Amino acid sequence: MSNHLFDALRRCIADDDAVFIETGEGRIWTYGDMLQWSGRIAGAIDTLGIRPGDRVAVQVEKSAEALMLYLACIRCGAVYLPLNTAYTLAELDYFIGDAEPRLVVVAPKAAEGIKAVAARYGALVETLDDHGGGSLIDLAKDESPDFVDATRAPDDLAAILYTSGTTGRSKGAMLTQNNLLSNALTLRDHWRFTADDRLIHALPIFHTHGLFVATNVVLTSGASMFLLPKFDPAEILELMPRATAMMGVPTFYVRLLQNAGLTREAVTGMRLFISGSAPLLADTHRAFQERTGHAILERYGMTETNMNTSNPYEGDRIAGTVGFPLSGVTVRVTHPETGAVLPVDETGMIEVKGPNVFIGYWRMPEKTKAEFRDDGFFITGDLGKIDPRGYVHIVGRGKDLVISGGYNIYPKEVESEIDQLPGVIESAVIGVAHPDFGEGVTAIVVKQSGSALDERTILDALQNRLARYKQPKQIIFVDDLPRNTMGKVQKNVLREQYGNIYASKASA
Ligand code: MLC
Ligand code: AMP
Repeated sequence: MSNHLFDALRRCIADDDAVFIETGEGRIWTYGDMLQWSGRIAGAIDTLGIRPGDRVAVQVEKSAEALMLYLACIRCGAVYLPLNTAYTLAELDYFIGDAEPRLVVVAPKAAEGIKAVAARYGALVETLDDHGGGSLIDLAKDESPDFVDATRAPDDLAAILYTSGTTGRSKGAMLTQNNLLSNALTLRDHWRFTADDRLIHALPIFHTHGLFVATNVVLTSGASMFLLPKFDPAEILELMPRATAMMGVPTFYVRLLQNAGLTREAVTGMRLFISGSAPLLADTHRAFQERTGHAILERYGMTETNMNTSNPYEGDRIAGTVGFPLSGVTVRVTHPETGAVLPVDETGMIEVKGPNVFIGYWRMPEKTKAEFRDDGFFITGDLGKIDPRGYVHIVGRGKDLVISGGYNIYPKEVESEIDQLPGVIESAVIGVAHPDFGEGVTAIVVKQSGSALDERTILDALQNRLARYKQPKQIIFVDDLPRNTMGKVQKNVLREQYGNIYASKASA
């Protein structure tokens, strides 16, 4: 009887009394506490009738208890399905309908709204607040801390993470126990994490970066983390003397650089700064090194693949590159149309293969098939090249995707919402260079002649339909969208035309 992932995490605990989490409020969770509470919550989930393979959808604020819930699902074999706290009820309806979870865990204030949706799909609803309360915790208190973990094989599902992907609606990426474990062990070794590390964790825990990369690397090294509710540069600078490492999206580094408290002295205890989820500008890399003496280590990953490449721990961390393929991961660059493998330095489609790569999209066999080559390589949708030294460079995206502050936005989804509004003929949504978020969601809209439609009316209409980060930072009205001879909207022309609109704004 074994649980592939959780057994391995147990083996990585050297001392039950060692600190696993210190919260922003100073509450301490030891590894022993983690075992007890993840056990109690696993017991509660089991008592509710959730069986291995059932999905548990979770939309809750960041807290230590939320991480216990993730670990509880691994232990009882439920498939963990985290959801962005910014999603509106309209968006949740899709995820719940598609994943058909047996249990939905939400913040108490969201429980009323979600009940009707959950009932429609036969799901139970429990609550978890950001201070360790809620109906799920009440149930857990009555359970034994000594839960007997469900048997789970390496290829059994551990989680489903929805991703905007390249086409159509959001797709659930199915990640196995071994996808998560193999990547965590590889990253731990590559980045030299040990029980002496104290990670600053300011990322959300509903995405790969904060959930798997940060949390699983800490767990597999027996390290500890400062679990902060959100990114706050002043709070992070205050913690740095007690920390050794930080993981963040590029916006974290842009914002830290705006703070005069970021100095060489402030980072003397830190050994590693890691960036990923979106391109880190070479300027940011340079400015950070000049100010602190630290070369940010940039790595590249995806929801579907966990982490693929990383700059070296020892050796040159080169700005504008994402480093070398991780141990056990193969990366190749192919011709986007023919699939032929391209020589060094030629730009094409980045494809990856390895134990980190997911097993497919939830209930979408056709889409899964379309995004894998016959020899098992996954087609990432990112365009790049491998230079003569072996460093991977990401030079663009073959997929129509905007990445804002590390969150992905699928333009089609925003366009569909705008196009439904009275007075709109059509729209094109693009990402435009933004000094704070990297890219800012921008909508170019053609309205019917004589329509009084304005920016405010459109933004108000999107309020309850789309998560805040997907809503355009600016709406521009035009008479026509530029099209090529095939009639396809030329988004590259729009990106060029409006490329400077956020240039003067320090943050928006
Ligand atoms: C918040 N807002 C955003 C936004 N985050 N808008 C666009 N893009 C974002 N990423 C909105 C807010 O709702 C608010 O709207 C306004 O912008 C300003 O808010 P803020 O207070 O400045 O935002 P903040 O809370 O500080 O959040 C910014 C952030 C956060 C960058 C810290 O977005 C963040 O933590 N991002 C990390 C995302 C991440 O973990 N990605 C990993 C995905 S996994 P208003 O109008 O109401 O004021 C992945 C794979 C891999 O990609 O390789 O890792
Ligand atoms: P997601 O679907 O949210 O997992 O986002 C994955 C996408 O983020 C990748 O396909 C890339 O386009 C992008 N990405 C992740 N890390 C990097 C990076 N270091 N540099 C550039 N793009 C990145």
